[in-house]
Amino acid sequence: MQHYTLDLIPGDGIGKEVAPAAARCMDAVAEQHGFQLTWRVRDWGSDRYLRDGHMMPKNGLAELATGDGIFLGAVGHPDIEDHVTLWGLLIPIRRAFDQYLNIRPMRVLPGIEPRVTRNAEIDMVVVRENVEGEYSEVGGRAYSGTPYEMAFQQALFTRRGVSRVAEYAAELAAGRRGLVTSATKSNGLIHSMPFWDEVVAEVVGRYPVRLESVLIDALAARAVLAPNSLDVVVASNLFGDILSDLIAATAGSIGIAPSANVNPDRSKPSMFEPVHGTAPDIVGKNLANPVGALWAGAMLLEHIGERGAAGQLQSAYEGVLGDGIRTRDLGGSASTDEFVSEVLLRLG
Ligand code: GGG
Repeated sequence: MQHYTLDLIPGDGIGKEVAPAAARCMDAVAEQHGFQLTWRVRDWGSDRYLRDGHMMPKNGLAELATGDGIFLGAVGHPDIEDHVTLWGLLIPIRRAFDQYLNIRPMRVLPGIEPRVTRNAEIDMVVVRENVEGEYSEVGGRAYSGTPYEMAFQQALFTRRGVSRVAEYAAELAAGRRGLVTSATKSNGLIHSMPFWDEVVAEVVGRYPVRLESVLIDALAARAVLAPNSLDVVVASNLFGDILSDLIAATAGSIGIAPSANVNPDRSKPSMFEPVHGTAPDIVGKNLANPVGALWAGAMLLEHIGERGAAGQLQSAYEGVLGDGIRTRDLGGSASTDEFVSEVLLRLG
């Protein structure tokens, strides 16, 4: 029997509710398809930080390196500064394993009415650069406690970094509707974004696809008002993060959005997570939407080569939605557990 070792990091907040629930559904579909998932459950996250000052153990990355994939819930805690939690767990994993692609698909799922444009046919993918750009450790603070206090943060864009996401976006678009929309801000950011535009144009120009470069402010408005005009969006780390949340909300709820942090050469594990955060306002209330985690789980299964199982899992949660069973963020009344039970029922 084929066997995969996966690391499950529920993390914080509603991550602890949706990630284990999605893992149960993945187990059920694995059984149907004759393979086995062995989960190494990691109690890494903010509770650990509050106990011993670290989000994960010192050898945490080395432990993850031996697995076939990572499944993450959410990261963040109301009593800890967000940069401490994110840079203590999520971002080191992305960087250590060179997960330079952050793939965030969005579609209108069955039974869900898009928020702004009625009947909008949203079917697009945000390809976000995931290890450089605006998320940079280069910077600092000085003169604290004085009127001259300052902070600076240096964005970092490399030809290699921009080229490889642009290549992936162009290849993806070539197999879809053939449009790459590049998110830029080259009117305001005088060095980094003109460079981004140049490299993206050079790379995408080698593929049989159309390229348009759109200022991020105009693109944000278009994502809300005409989301069906977008196919593949390629974006820097920060722009891609913001835009993908916006598009998910437009398609119904940020709770349905998945995120795949991928190392395409597979020399190191990739990581899959729902886009949403920890949602402290609904923690422990059985209200969290598990669809983002389930969709991320399906992407993980596809990544490890279990395409049939990924499809069946996807059909199961889409079937539940199609039958009108929805959590509160989508206007329904189902609890997390009720939704997951319905998915499990459909997985036999
Ligand atoms: N699902 C993981 C999570 O907690 N995401 C929240 C977040 O703020 N992520 C930042 C990022 O993707 O860069």
